[in-house]
Amino acid sequence: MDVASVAAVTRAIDAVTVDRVKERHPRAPLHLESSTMPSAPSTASATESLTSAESIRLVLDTVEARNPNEPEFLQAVHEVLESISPVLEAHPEFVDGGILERLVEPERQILFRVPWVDDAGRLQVNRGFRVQFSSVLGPYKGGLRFHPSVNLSIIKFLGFEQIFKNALTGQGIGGAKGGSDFDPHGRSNAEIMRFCQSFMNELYRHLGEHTDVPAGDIGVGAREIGYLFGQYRKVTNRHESGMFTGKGVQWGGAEVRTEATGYGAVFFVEEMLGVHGETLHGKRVGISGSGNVAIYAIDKARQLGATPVTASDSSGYVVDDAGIDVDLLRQIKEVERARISEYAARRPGARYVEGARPWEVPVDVAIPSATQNELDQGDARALIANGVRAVAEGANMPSTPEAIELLQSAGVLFGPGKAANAGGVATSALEMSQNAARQRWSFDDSEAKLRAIMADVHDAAFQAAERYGRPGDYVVGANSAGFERVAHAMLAQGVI
Ligand code: NDP
Ligand code: 2IT
Repeated sequence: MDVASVAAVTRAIDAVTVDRVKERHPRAPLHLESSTMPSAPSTASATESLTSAESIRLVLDTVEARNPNEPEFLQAVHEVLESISPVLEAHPEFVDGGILERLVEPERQILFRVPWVDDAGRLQVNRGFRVQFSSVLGPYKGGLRFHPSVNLSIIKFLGFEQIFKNALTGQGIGGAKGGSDFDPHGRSNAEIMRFCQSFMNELYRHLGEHTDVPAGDIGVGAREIGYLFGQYRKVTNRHESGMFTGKGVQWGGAEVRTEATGYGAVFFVEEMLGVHGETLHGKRVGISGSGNVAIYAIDKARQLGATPVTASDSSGYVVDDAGIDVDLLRQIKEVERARISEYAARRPGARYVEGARPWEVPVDVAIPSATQNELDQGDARALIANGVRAVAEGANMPSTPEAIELLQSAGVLFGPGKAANAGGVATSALEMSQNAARQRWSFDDSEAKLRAIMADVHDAAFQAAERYGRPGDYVVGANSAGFERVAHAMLAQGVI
């Protein structure tokens, strides 16, 4: 499909009004009768004439009607669906097979009470979530997030994204996400352990190496994974290594899993720059966050001869023109669990800016690695004005849709999270392989595998973008390549 046809399809999506679809398919939005699935022949005649644009509009309407209070989930669904119309044009069988209608509805959603007792003896109650979105390519796979902002919308957006990200890795893993509105900040080790144990007292029954394999995300790192795995082992009486990834390397964890998301994001930047004969060497890199992803993105950027100049947390950011000192950052964040302001207090030449985001600092490459919607239109304008060359999403959905549009129209290379941060979950799949085979691979070997996987992820997205008439558009490329793999498998496996 050429560029003109793609543009025409995209315009057509906007042009198809809700009224027109409702007029032709009066009951469709809430009953999902839009597709000619084999088991529903009675609905086929009403829908045979649906174009891909109409089909997408119809599904979006239904998703909006069904999930009115889930802005992050709707944002994620819009981004994917609005970029895959060329795939549906090329594969009408995906429309007929009701792939979209099925994909936007999780296979299973688990919500549960997490009661625990704090150090002062007070009873606390949090809410636990696990949204098992798709197991068509493998066991459900995706992290757990502990953060006070966690709600169903956030877990569903993350789970939805995870389906396509995991498909892009080519590793045979399904998509899921979970977590809790529990806030680990300021909690003692004993409180963290009691919370994790209570959380796992319910979640264990939904997990298993062939069923659902969680890992870390915001607020869930090595410490939490240890307590969660320990409780799973206790209540199931099984040392089932493959039921969790991100484990300690001494007890079943994989080399490089800790570093994988940050390292992978930097490898992805190298791939994008490589297409244009450039490298990271000598470039200034702006990174947000100061957790797992940010720390190891900073680490790898330095190793490749770039100068990472920023890091942040939810209170503010630091800028260090000499390059962020990774050892100091790790000491402050991983060991002391202190605030990022502490970095500037201890590092001569570094500056702390309270209550702001790092995107105002001039950089050649930006890797947002904190949280969703942390880089908006204004931030994109500032980055563009300062001559940014590439933006790669270390976090999940850190850029708003308006920011992405601005960056892409300014010719900035833009690597969406589904591709750029896929190194974490891909290395989780390597951990599962090692657990299944009772093997342990070396650090260097594992890092070489990660690098090769990131090159493959880049190429899959790059080639899909070309194939569907949007060369250089990694959003279209990543969504299309991931979606194609999932859709083919869903068709092959019947109406499930
Ligand atoms: P961590 O908990 O290790 O670090 C999170 C960092 O982001 C902290 O510096 C935190 O600061 C900051 N942050 C969190 N919430 C906010 C907020 N609302 N506003 C500003 N800053 C915030 O998490 P990870 O590094 O693991 O995850 C970071 C991102 O990367 C997330 O989007 C996650 O989904 C994504 N990701 C993670 C992967 C992994 O393997 N860990 C894999 C792929 C993606 P503070 O301490 O102040 O909250
Ligand atoms: O968003 C993500 O890809 C992760 N948090 C990692 C998931 C995993 O299972 O390793």
